[in-house]
Amino acid sequence: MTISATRLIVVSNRLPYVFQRDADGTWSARPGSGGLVTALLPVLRNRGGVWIGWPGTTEAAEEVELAAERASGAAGYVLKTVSLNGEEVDNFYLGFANRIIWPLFHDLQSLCDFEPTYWRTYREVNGKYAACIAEHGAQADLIWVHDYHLMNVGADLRAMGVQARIGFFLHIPFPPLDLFVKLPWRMALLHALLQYDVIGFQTLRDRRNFVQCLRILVPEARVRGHGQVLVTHYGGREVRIGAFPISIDYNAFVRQASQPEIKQLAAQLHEKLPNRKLVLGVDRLDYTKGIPHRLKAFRSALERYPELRERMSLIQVVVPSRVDIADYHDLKLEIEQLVGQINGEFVRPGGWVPVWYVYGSLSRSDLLAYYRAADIALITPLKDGMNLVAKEYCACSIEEDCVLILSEFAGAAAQLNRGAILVNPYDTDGVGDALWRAWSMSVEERESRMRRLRRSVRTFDVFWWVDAFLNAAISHDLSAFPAPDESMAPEVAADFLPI
Ligand code: GDG
Repeated sequence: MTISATRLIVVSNRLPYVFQRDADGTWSARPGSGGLVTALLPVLRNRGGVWIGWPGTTEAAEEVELAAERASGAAGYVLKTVSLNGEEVDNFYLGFANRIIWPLFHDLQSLCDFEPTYWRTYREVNGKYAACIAEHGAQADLIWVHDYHLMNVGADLRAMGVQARIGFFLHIPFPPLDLFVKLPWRMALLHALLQYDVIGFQTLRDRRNFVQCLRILVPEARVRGHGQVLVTHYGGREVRIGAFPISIDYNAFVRQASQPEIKQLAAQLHEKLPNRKLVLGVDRLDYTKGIPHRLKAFRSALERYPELRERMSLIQVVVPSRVDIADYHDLKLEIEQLVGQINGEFVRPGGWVPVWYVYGSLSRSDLLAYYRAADIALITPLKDGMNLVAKEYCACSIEEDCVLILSEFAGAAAQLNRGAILVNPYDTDGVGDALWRAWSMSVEERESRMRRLRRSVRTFDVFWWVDAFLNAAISHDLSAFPAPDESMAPEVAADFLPI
């Protein structure tokens, strides 16, 4: 089996298209944006492919399916919909995926609601995805399942007798053993993951956590090897386990951020907020992103370094997300209260406002302009699978004269630790100190750090990621995957954190 000959079936919770009912009542689909679709598009177009997922609406299943069929021609691959009803969305997506796996895998067990109905619906819905794959797939296809919503799909496919190669990539972290064992369905989930031919994680740390869970909970699955891809044998099949840090389409970001209109938008931002350094935070509204901690750190910097007052503003963009979950609503209130307090405490009448808070989704141009304008990016998640915003910021820093402050607990830290200032997001004074350090850093140091960061993101872009995963899924020869420190740049191989 060679990569170029294999048809690819991509499976994700959502299709990479936005479905909407038009004024005349018919449904249409337009492409969404996002790194995953950009990276997979050439692969899907070259070898032909299918993308299976939920269209994002519980309405008019048949009409939506027809809209997906119509969109397939222009997409260059076939779109197939899995339809879900309201109860399934509640229990599978909002329930099991986002009130159990999401908090648990981000080390926030106290936010989990281990409701058994969620698990039952998760299994049923994963079965629906598997049935759709079985209907549209063939033995020679490579099936690539994405993320924590669909961990059971491989097991469902094997139960249906599907023998095709199936890969799985986890976009979020995999938790350490002592957290994973809290999951009431821990054994079922590990056995389900072992039905895939290749399981991909973002970082070596996530992979190590998974291997440790296997060692203790499924000791018969002995893991061997020491390279980028480890191997175990389970149920008579070989299972490969690898670390593949996801990335971005670096060249596309550079190209777009270099456009004159983006440069002009960025200049306008500096005109509106003159004589100061701009610090940027961009996050989905999510408790894992550490936004309240970040605001407190910014306050700490202003309190302890008075020189920064009127010389630095934080632009915090919060993109609405999962607003149907109560915890997210509470988080929004907490953020808004903190912004109000900080602005109330430090604002100068008629002049400087310390925090510019934007709640809403930015257009692509505005996002690029913010990246280009920001002198400092403050990216401090409490835990994050990778964090693509950090990589996008580096790509868009065309002048290379700016600083990335990055949480130790973002997956990206393993790759970007040599150019970024790494911080513990819980240490608000420490993050405040990092802001001072970034603000007062010499231009030589800023440029040399950013050059290093951009080199790494350019080399290990999203196309590298797709190739690395697909090779691991298909290649016969695992010696093509030597230990990370032999085959990759030290930035990628680094697994520097002792935890
Ligand atoms: C999951 C994992 C992992 C953000 N605001 C706007 C906007 N964005 C785009 C960014 C970036 C994406 O959204 C966010 O990606 P992240 O990686 O930061 O975070 P998650 O959404 O949590 O993604 C994460 C990722 O999967 C990939 O594996 O890195 O750890 O949690 O691309 O540019 N785009 C636009 N307007 C906005 O306001 N247009």
